[in-house]
Amino acid sequence: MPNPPSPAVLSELETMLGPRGFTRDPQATEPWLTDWRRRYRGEAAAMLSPASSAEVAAIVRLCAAERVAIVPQGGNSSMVAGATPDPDGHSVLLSLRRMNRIRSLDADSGLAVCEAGVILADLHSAAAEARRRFPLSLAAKGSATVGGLVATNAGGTQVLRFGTMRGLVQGLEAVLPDGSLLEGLSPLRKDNRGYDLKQLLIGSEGTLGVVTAASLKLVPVIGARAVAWIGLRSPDQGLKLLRRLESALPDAVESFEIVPQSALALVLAHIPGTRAPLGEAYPWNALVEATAPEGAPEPALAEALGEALEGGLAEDAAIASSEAQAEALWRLRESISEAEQKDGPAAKHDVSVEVSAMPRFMAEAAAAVEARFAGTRVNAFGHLGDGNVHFNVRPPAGAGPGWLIDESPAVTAFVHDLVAAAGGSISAEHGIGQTKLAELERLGEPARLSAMRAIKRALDPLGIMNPGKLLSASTGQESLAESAVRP
Ligand code: 2HG
Ligand code: ZN
Repeated sequence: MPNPPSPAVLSELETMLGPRGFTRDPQATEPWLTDWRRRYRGEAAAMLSPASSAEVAAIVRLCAAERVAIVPQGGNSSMVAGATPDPDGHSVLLSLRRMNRIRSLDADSGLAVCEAGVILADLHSAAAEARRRFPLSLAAKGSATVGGLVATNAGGTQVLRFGTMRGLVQGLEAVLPDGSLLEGLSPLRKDNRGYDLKQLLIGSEGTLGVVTAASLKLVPVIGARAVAWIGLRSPDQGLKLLRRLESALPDAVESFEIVPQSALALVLAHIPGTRAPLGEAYPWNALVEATAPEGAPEPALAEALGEALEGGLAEDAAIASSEAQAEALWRLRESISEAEQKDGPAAKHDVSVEVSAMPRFMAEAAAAVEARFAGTRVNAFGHLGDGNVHFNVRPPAGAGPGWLIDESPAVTAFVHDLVAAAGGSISAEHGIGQTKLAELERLGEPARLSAMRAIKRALDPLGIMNPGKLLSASTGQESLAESAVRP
């Protein structure tokens, strides 16, 4: 088990980092000790805010020598409490937010080298100034940082066309659990020197090291975009529509998000200034964005949708006629989490199955959950084109505040069992963090789990990197016990 830092270690860290890089002030640390969903509250012996990769390496070296646990943190927008320390207050919180420099941005080579603390929206703006864009976006773009996006292999609403962070990270710099600096920022197109450590760190949730910088792929700026809100009968109709739009508008469809009437109703009720985009309410809706590069004609989304309506692949559609209208449609989609949170608790699930199987899964799983847990209401929305929806289950109307603690675990186990039976994943994009750790252990294939544990033990034998996230905290300990009995 990691140790709490001694007063001598804390004072060494304080001297090393100076007043801007070290604090124990409860007011300064308070906002960073609770997860975004406000379900986990932790404590930290200190909050460290290094200004450089060298400082991160020095911190990790000292913590490794003293066996002190480190919880790396970016914008603290994890949906699975992946950056919240344990309540025992023994770990140090390692904030990367001060390391927010874009070290370089080269429009010609389409590459931005960003430190871990660069906020996603700032990267979007810097790329736009250079007439490029970073093609990954999500609702938390105003606070999510590059380091967090890398560490969680973030997805969002453009995965359909550009993939997740795994495809966008071209190079990586990270501090490994022994304090050594892995310098891999150069964007090599070909590199066969063995294991792909970059990909190992992407999505490792801070358990194998601290991401300090990343070389990120930029793509050409958009020349024109068309955004539409479409009324649908079912997710099945939605997926058929997506396939039709993809063949009518090759390489143009960037986003295809599915929104049930229940989610739209929550947004209209809780988010000021929003209004329904269609005259009538449909059981399902899709938000579609199609883009064209500069100099190319605008994507013919209106024509394609006209044909789809005639062919029975959509019930109604509204196309944004200005940027402001396009933004208003996106706001409806991106506010779902916030609206759901304002409405009350929900058992949140972030699941994927094979894309073609998702419409059927959504229908059958919703029926099964609502039959098994009387009064619950499934609110499944999101990235249908990626085979990933947020299959959230709201409590029966009038359920007390205890529902989340007392009743929701059974709902979650039920949903995850259905996902496992469908050959899917219980975490498509949010990661495992603390929230899904027990479920990963319950349902993960033994071969996958034991390989992951072996990697963790090999790279972090002391168990100091983000303990209690992704894999149970005992993983490191077991390794010592095991190696002690091995000849
Ligand atoms: C989204 O797609 C996010 O909006 C959040 O991944 C999903 O709140 C959720 O369940
Ligand atoms: Zn999502």
